Amino acid sequence: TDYDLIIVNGVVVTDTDIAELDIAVKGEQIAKIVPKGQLKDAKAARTIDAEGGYVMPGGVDAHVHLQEPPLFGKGSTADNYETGSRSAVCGGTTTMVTFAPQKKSEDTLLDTLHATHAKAKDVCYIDYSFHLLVGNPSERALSEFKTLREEGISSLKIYMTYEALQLHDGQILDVLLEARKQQITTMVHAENGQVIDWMTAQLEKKKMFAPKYHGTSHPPMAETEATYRAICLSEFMDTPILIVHVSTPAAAAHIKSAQDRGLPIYAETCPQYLFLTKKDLDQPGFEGAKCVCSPPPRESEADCDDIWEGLANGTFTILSSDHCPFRYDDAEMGKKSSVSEQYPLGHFKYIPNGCPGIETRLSLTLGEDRLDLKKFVEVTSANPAKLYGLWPRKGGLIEGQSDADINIWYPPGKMQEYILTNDMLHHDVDYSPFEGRTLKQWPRYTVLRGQIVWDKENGGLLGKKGYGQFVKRDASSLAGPRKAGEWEIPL
Ligand code: DUC
Ligand code: ZN
Ligand code: ZN
Ligand code: ZN
Repeated sequence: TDYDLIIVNGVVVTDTDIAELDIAVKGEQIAKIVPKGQLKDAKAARTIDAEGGYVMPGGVDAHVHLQEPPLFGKGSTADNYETGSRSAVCGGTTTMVTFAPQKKSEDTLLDTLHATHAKAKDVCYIDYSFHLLVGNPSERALSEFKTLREEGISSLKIYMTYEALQLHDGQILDVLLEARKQQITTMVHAENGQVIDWMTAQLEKKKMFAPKYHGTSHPPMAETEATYRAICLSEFMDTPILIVHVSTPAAAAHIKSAQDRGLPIYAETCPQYLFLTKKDLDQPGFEGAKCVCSPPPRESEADCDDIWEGLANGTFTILSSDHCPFRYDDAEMGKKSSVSEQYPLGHFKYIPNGCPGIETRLSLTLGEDRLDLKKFVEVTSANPAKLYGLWPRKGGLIEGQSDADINIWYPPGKMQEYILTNDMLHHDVDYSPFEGRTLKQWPRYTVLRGQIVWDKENGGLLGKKGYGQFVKRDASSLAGPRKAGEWEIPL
């Protein structure tokens, strides 16, 4: 045979092109992409007829929390590396970047990295890398950035909120300076922690404890202010940042205006800010806890429309899941852990922050038919790969350069629409905040490094635990300082 796998009759969509092309895979890589029909004499071990469906690079989800301690309270996120990556592949995501969380009480980042490697080794269904979560930018931790780069890590995340992790502005400058020197991209959780604490105290005085007050305690202003502050610190240090999980139109406006000034400011949003609003937090009983994430779902559908618009106009570089799962019905470390003798109906401030979504990210977003197809591939696959130093191996379909990571979607009219229920999903979580929504698309086949790992109609999950590999990353091919080389701290 000439090839291991051939995909014919598809409409191939990448971040830059859309055309009727056939694809040939040899080993783990894309070997050839040619006009439709040109592979008809080639011999292959396996041929997939896409029947006119879209063929896209596999999804890259660059914001995933697995087997992590929560930001407060006890326990761990619900999914581990096995169940989280299993859920990912069943929804068309073939690469994930998760967090390696350093605690404030820890001095080193390298131990954190090695401990996280141990969690992921031999259990992942998809390829993976880690962002270092810097909880303590000690001198030792800062001195380790160089080694992180040598070990294939080119990004880290910092928090402007949460007592357990919040950095003050001087510490943020320390991180940005060292990140600049080592060509590391810094992700920022931009919410003003003191504003949130103050609002929480006001609500407690009035005995307002229901899940919906999680939203009240995280006002848009807290996000807008912190976003603008992060932009200012980044401009001062002349080094790129990515603002994670942006939910607020006013924050997006600051990001857009910084981008228009040529600053290396990148931004991420997530499906929860496209699909959920305050109404989802305000449900009978404790149900609203299912949609408690930070930042919270915002005021109205008009806000969601603005976030969609930000994806279309390029304000948002990437669309990630922020998969950060906690079980609903788990009194010890799930959403119900906020229920106690003192708070029989729960207290919003003890509800773990985060929602599952690694499996639904691609299908929900594509099914809405609101984004141009190339833009969809750009924000869900190509750009996360470029931003975090995985391109062109991941996120593209380039002959001889890209891994054969491919999603083949249902052709128009072929998939019966259905209502999403949690039992269709493959995570280790007892709910999805998106249950009840209509799904109009789902990957029909998913290929990872040449292997068919998902075949919706014939066996579903075919991939094997442990097939997923750690992928070393280079410096970002999108983000960089504006004045590389000649720059000095403005003293
Ligand atoms: N930030 C995240 O990135 N994920 C979940 C909760 C949070 O605050
Ligand atoms: Zn090491
Ligand atoms: Zn965050
Ligand atoms: Zn997150």
